[in-house]
Parts: sequence; C-alpha cells; structure tokens
Amino acid sequence: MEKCKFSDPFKKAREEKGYGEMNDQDDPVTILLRHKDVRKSAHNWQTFQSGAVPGRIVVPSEVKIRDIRQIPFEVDPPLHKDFRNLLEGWFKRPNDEAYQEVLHKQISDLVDEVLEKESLDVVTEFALKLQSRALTILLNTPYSESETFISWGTHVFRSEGESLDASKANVLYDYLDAKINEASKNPGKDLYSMLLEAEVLGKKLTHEEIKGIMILTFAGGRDTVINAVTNTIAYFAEHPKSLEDIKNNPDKINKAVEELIRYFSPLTHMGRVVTQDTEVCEHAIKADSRASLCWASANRDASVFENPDEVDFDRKINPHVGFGFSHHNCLGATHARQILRTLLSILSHKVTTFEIIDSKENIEDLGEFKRKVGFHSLNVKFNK
Ligand code: EMZ
Repeated sequence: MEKCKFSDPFKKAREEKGYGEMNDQDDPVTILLRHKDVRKSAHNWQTFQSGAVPGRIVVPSEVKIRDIRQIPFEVDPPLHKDFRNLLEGWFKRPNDEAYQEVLHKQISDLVDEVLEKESLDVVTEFALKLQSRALTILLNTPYSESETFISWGTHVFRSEGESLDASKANVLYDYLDAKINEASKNPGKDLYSMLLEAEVLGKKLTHEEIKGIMILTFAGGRDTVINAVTNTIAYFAEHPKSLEDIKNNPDKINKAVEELIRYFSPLTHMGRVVTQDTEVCEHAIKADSRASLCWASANRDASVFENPDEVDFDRKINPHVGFGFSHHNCLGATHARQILRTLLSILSHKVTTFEIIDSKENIEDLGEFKRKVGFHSLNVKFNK
C-alpha cells in the first residue's frame, strides 16, 4: 500500500499524554486523543454531557449565534432515546433500493456533467452540488430545492475566513420556519410533515423541536459530507491505482468507504460539558468545563490500528469512530455511507484519472494542533 501524507497532528500528544488543550472563545476545551478514552467518555453521558446550553458542545462554540437546541444530538438519555426511536426509521431509508436508484442517477448525472468540463472546483461545483441534491432525497422534498441549498455555500454556520456567521444561520432558520409552516398547512410526504405528525412521550413536537431536528439535518451532514467527497477525489488523484483496485474489486467498496472515513475523519471532534470533576489520563477536568472527543485522533491510534497512517482498503478490523460512538453515533451515517459507496462505484466506472491543477487546503486551528480537514478549493480535471 502506498504511503499518504494526510497529517496526524495529534500523534505526539496522544502518545505522550493522551490529551491536548485549546482555548475556544474563552471557554477552554480538553481534547481527548486516545481511542479508548474517546469511546469510554462518549459512553459516559452522565459525566460527559451533550444536553448543555445549545451550541456549547460544538467546537468552535456556537453559543453566541444560536439558542435553538439541535435534536437529538444536544439531548442526553433517557429522552435522547425517544427522539432517536422516532427518527431512526426515516434515516435508514437510504438502505431502500428505490432511494439508492435516485441517488445513483443524481451522482451519475453529476459525474457525466463534470467529465465534459476542462476543469472544475470540486468543492463548489461537485461536492456541494452532490450533497445538496442528495439532501432532497433524505428530506423527500422536490429536487429543485437543491438550488437553494447550493446557494448557501459549504457551511451553514461558517463562512470562509469567518468561524461563526450569525446572519448565515438566520437564512437557514427563516427557510425552516417557512417550510414547517407550509407543511403544517399542506402536509405531504416530506420530513417536515412526518415530524408534524409525530409524537414523543405521547406529545406532539413543538415548532422549536422540529426546527432543532431540521437544523441538525442540514448542518451536521453538510461540511462533513463535502469534506469526505473532496478528500476522496484528492486521494484518488494521488493514488490512481486505488481507483483501479475498486474497479477490479467492487466487493471492496464498503471496506474502502470505512477506511476513507477513518483516514479522513470528516468531523475532527465533538465536545461535551463535564458535569463533575473528573480525570482522564491522569489529567483533571473540572466540573462545568468542556472536553472534546477527538474522532480524528482516535482513528490514528496505533494501539488499535496497525499502520494507522496508511490507507488500506483490505484492513480487516476497523473499529473507527469517524461517525462518533455510542448512543450519539451519527444519525445520517446510512445516508453518508450510501453517498460514498455510490460515488466510488460510479467514479471507478466512469473516470480513469484525476489531475489536480491547484488547491487551497482547509486547515482547522485547534490551539496547539493544526489539522487539515479538507479543502477550501480543489481544482481538478476529471478524465474519461
Ligand atoms: C452541529 C454539528 C453536528 C453544528 C455532527 O455535527 O455540525 C456542525 O457543522 C454544526 O455547525 O451546529 O450541527
């Protein structure tokens, strides 16, 4: 297998002490770096709480730009389970054949379209379009809505060069208010209408709860999917044999997708608020301070993954935490996996090579760590 240079900035700290620290808007975060600690803390919701002030578990904190709780990800057990039970069936629809057919057609058409271009920016002209169009299948809303989603850019709460953007968040909020009101007047077969019909603990959901679920559906799977798609194209550009490997061995696709998610970890980490004084790796964490579960670091832990810095489509055991871990594992994972599997299959059939013309990396600033999470732009030529 070829060596890759996608850096693991956490290696030294993970091996030497197991944690790192960053100051995020004067609300410091202890970043937990080891696979075992990350999984243990994700499981321990009593001490590592998600249901804090809305926005506080996200790093960078969104406390200043939103006060609506995202559901179910900012809710702790036992109520968390009731919301998950309500949503699980809807978010498993990507396993249905009919869903997959529509997704396949969307991605196939998009690949055909870009194959005709001299070159294109994969972030805005490929990944953003792909994510926005696929979202209409997940929501079961008209395809034409994707034009609106595309116009919002790659992140719902952030702009390039600006880590938080309240006015951008309001665009989404106003859109969702309008859609929820529309569905309550004219129910259809979309996610809004399903939520308006639903009950949790014998009660109808409030407008605010529905909005909280919808915000998460829009925000959680946006930059993450865009990063996964863009990183995948960049990877195949640099490793054409891997694409050929998929073409010759399509049965490897599922494992390849898991390995790419492990390796690229599209979501670097997710925070928790610590409810009582605790200790991780002999390091004291004070009550009411923040800790984060660093999926990206855990996914390179050499005590779990042999040759963690190599992409190996034949990796036998792959307990990666790229979709989080325990009860808060990613609700959109079925959709995200289906997107990537379909994408790999189509690319391996339609594209021979990719040529990178230029690129601008997206480097996250995590205090003592700088991590490349994806690209701001990636100019590529797709060859037939
Ligand atoms: C939150 C988060 C969820 C947050 C799984 O991640 O994704 C981030 O991109 C959003 O900014 O609000 O939805």
